[in-house]
Amino acid sequence: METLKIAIQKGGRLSDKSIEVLKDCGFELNLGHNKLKANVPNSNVEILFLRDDDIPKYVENGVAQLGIVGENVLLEEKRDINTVAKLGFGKCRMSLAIPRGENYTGISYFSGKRIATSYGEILKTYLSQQGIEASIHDISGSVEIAPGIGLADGIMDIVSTGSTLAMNGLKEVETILKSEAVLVANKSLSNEHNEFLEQLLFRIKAVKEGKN
Ligand code: PRT
Ligand code: ZN
Repeated sequence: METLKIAIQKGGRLSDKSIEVLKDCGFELNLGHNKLKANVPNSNVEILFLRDDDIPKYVENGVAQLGIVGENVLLEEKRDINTVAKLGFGKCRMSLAIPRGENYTGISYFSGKRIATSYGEILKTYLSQQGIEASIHDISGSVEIAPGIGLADGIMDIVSTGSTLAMNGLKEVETILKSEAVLVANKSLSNEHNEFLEQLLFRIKAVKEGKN
């Protein structure tokens, strides 16, 4: 088989679990000194460590054949790739939140308001579906502090336990979508790579059932 590359997140929330999924499927990674790549001994499989935001693009253009990434990133990036399995980890939701003391009156509350987010595309789509006109402030990190420093009236961000919102004096008022880590694949895999993917999916399913 020609080398098959699997892109996973480097040094983030999905990294350990992504490595675990691959190990559970029988791929022991040789994590040497190279922090961008790892080999799987006795196979033509290579693991690429990337920023999660870059994974959809690299799977689309064939730098990697497969990848593991959060559905939230896929929805934001809108790349032409296949989602082939849900992996059951990295679960979170994307929600709108406003300062705790505010009186929330429903989605129309956001009309004419400024909303800070790192997920401008997802938010834009959601607001237009809801018929709400608001101004979206795209910022890349620490979205939760935006209302406190007067940069925005509300935020749209990833929430898991809710403690980050609470710490910043915010309350969750709408859930926009739910997300978990998924396996994605390039749309034009060679026959060999497709066969590999079929086997991998079979193993992922077996591991999942074993863990249940
Ligand atoms: O460097 P790189 O770009 O690769 O990483 P990143 O900083 O963009 O992403 P990272 O590692 O933070 O998250 C990777 C993926 O994990 C996300 O795209 C989600 O799919 C998933 N995930 C699951 C989460 C969370 N849970 C999560 N809680 N991603 C981020 N958070 C953050 C959130 O942004 C907020 O700041 O955690 C905070 C909220 O957590 P709670 O528990 O306080 O509600
Ligand atoms: Zn990222």
